[in-house]
Amino acid sequence: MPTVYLGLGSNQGDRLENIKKALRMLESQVNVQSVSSVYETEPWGVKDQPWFLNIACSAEGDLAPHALLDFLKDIERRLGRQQAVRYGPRRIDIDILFYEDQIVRHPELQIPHPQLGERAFVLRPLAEIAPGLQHPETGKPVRAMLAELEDTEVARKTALELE
Ligand code: PH2
Ligand code: MG
Ligand code: MG
Repeated sequence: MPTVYLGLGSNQGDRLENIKKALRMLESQVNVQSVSSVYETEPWGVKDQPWFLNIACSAEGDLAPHALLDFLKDIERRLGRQQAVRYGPRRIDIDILFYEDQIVRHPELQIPHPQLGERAFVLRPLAEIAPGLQHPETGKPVRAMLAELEDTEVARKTALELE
């Protein structure tokens, strides 16, 4: 079964609860394997908004990339996500970071996530669960991408527990 890596984030409402609920909802269609610590992260893109909680997880499942995207969007809707401003606040966001070593370049779905390399809030949690995972286009492992990151945004590990 394909392994996918997902990034989850929330900066509205009960942030930890939103992430916990999303993880539980994921289990209806995929098997969640490893889950990172919870990180508190400075907003990236739009600065003037509350700080996020972010995690990364890996999961196994049979959904093809576009079906997985539809499933994730449905979870976001069920958790009350509104039509979000680009880079703006949201109750829950679930992004596909990697899908095996597949490359998908479609207007609605880009895998690997195109902005991975610029985002401490993605790379820090991801490096915790998959430091050696290689980007299919550059061959670079996640730990090297993190080391090269121009690290301007704060992304710090918290003691918050997911279960
Ligand atoms: N998500 C965004 C925009 N900016 N910043 C942080 N720290 N964490 C996020 O998850 C995030 C963001 C849009 O998806
Ligand atoms: Mg996102
Ligand atoms: Mg998203």
